[in-house]
Amino acid sequence: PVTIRRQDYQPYPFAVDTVALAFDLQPALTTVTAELEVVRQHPGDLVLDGEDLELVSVAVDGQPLASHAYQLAPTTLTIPGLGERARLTLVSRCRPAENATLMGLYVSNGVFFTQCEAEGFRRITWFPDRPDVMSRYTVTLRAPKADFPQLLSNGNLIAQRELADGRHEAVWEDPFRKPCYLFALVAGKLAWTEKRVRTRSGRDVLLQVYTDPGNEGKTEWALASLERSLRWDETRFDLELDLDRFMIVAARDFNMGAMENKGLNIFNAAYVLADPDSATDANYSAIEAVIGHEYFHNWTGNRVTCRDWFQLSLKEGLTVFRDQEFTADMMAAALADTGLTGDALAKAQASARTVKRIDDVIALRAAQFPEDAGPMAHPIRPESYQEIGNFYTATVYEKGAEVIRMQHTLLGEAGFQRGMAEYFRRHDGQAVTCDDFVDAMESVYRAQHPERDLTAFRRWYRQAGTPRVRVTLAYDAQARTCTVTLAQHCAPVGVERLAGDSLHKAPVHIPFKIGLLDAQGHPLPLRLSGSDAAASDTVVLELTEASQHWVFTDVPGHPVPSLLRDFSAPVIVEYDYTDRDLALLLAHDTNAYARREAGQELAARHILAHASGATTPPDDAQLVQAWRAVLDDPQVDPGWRARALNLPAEKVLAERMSPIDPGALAQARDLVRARLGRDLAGQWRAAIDDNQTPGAYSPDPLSAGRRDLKNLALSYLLAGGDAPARELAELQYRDAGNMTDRLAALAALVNHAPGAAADAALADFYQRSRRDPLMLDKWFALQATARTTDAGQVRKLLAHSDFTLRNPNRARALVFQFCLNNPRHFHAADGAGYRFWAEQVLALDAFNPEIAARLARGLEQWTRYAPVLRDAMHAALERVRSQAGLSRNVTEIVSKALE
Ligand code: BAL
Ligand code: ZN
Repeated sequence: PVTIRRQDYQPYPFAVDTVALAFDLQPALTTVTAELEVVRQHPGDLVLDGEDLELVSVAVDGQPLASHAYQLAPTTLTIPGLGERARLTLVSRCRPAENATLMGLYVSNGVFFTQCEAEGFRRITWFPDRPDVMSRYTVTLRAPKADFPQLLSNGNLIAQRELADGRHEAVWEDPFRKPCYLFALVAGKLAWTEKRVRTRSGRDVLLQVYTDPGNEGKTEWALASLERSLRWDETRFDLELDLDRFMIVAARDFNMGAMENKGLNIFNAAYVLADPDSATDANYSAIEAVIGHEYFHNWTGNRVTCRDWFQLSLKEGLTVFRDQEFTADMMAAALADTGLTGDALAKAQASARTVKRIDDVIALRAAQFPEDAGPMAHPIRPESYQEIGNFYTATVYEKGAEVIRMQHTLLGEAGFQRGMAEYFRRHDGQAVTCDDFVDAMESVYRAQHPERDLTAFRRWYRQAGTPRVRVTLAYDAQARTCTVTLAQHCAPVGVERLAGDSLHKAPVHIPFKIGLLDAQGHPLPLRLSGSDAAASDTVVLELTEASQHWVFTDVPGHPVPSLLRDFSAPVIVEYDYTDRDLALLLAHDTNAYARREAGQELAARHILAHASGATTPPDDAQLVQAWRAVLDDPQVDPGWRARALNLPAEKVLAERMSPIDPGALAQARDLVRARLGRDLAGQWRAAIDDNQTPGAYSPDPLSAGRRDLKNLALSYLLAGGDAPARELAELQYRDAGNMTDRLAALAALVNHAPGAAADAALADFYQRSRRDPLMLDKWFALQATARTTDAGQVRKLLAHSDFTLRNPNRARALVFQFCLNNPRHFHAADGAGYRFWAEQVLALDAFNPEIAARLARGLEQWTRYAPVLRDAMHAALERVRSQAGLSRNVTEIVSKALE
């Protein structure tokens, strides 16, 4: 495979001013006529990309080209000798019904869809398929009207008419220049809901959400989320919708979550359709977030796009940051409608924001930290790739968002917004780089701090790996000062390890939020020596060197530090806390993020000590006591409490174990959970009684937080072997008024009380789900991750009549969930899980390499496991690598893992 390097970027020799596309849509064979107006910018031939296309004809300025006048290679079409300007007409054919890659033009459920990012447009027509070629598009769609009554594309509908033979035609024009990865069309039988709204400047716009007929009743939340997204971008970022019409279409078969095509977002149905009986609180929240994310791309991604795919985080990191902030603001806003007022409302809103932050950090640590330490480690702006589809990663997205968040922390909200305005002033309508973004932010930062710059900050874009920050405190009782030293280090990761000692990683700029508590847990007012700022509870230390220290004055006694408050940087903190320190922080820290973090650290220590088989096991009574204190604290809200009392995920714990022993870890976690379940049974029961949510379902954070806590309590009770709780779970399953409660009760039964009642509930759930693919996905996923499901049982489910590997959501629900989220059984000592993995990677790779490569990543940490598992994983990886005809996608993943 060819490695593509960031340093090799060359501009394209031609601009493509206009693109006129005409589609004669037939599922079996679609004809595409593309007319391109090209204008020379630099010397060079015109080289177009194409994949799985049949070329029918080529003409230049209306004159057909003989085949010797161009060069047709498997994935390129070269037209040499063009002058300053030319009009190219390319006719080609593709086969949408056969296209199981779900890239380019394909048919799902009888509907035509497209997916072009990153390099799918080349499967539709010959084209310079790269984001820095931006053009104005006119699209003509023709199809039989009875089967394809709706014909949609980007921008505005400018004409439609009936054709002969029952066919019809629609013409769409997108007024904005765009790269081809933002092209979209949808054609088929669709139902929709819509709303007309007025933008801030007074323009009337039409918002629409399309789905398969019969499901339009499940689009209400999506449509409302779209309107909220539009309003939020106006008020928080001063950005207005630039089109007359904004459409979202739900697709049943979709590789990603959703796609931000200009004016015509195409979504995985899982991020559109919801009602209380079929969608959980988490689904509601994810729908709002993804709708926001794609809508926000209209400015951060579409109006200003990426120069090349190495810059992917320019749009993705920034847009994830924006959707995270949107969710936090929407959670706070929703609380205002729950009847809370005054201080109680303000407190609940602050807590909801923390809960959102906690959830984002949990996700980052579970997915991105391991990635950043493994063979696929890459900077948020990668230096090279073989297949760009493999770089839609947690690093580019979630760590990218953390890097934006740190700029927000350094500049403050007002400064960050000034930086955004400057970014748009400089680059609206352009394809730019991550450096261009930081330049705009730096112009504000330097105005705020003339003596500083973002030189060290920019290294976040160049360096992979999670930095570690070692914290030391020196207290001087006589001087009443506390000196805090921060020292950073980042080990070589991924391919860097091959460079060995020659690798030099320079320090990055880390905004490190810190507070100090006294021995009773009271917050200490912080005064920094040499600063005239007023004392405050929290300060942000800006670490830019390998090691720096700060002196706090008027400190009355040896303090307990509250570190990396709000997770102010994507780093690992090293500090020698005692268990008592942690218990104190968990009971008292005023920063709700750091407060929870202390409890998680305490629990992790207990679980890891059990898992290591230490001769003197830890005394869990101390952990029980700490958990009891949180359960008894009347001040904290249920959503936070649920997150504070949940145990760290196995994936997060595994990061701290060497070698990783998933079986021992699972057992240790079970042991601790059962103990907490038993010893705190009375408190868990009270939590269930106190957190019922009667009445109509609402996904607001207060109600969702109550359900989180109640359902966590139920699982603790069952894990502790509480017999009455089993009955409670059965009743909750039967009487639940919403999917969150029903699914939680089912999961508690299946995982902690397997037997006839659990089986009956599973069978009942299946019957309820038969006509709803998203519910069936839940049914498969719950079993795939169950404590009792091994590879043999997954194979049985694979043979179920409702299972198909061709539908990515179904494949993810069963195969991915088992391989990635059931470590206990996936890592069975007999290697059955790994053999299953290899078979499924190869089966998927035969028709959908992008999805196959995602599953292929499931074994990339293989070197970190105990020898028996490691050898079995190695064999499975070799089995995949040796397969003839393996895709470029999977080849890159397994060869990097085996390097
Ligand atoms: N651009 C791919 C899907 C997303 O990140 O929105
Ligand atoms: Zn995105």
